[in-house]
Amino acid sequence: MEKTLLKVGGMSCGHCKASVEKALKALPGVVEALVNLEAQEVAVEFDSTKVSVEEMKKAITEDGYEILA
Ligand SMILES: [Cu+2]
Repeated sequence: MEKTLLKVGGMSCGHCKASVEKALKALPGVVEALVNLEAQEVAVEFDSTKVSVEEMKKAITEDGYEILA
């Protein structure tokens, strides 16, 4: 299992946190997604044989948030 930390802009409240976490967890291969609102970051644990970082970034932008890094 791999871990990555994505910088996500536009998350401001508990709804945003839940929405981003849900969008990521909907991807096959994503095991855990945890948003840190203050840091504007999401920590993701995933199986790199099933899902790519690009796919995770796409899910976040399609959910209406911005990838900062
Ligand atoms: Cu919000």
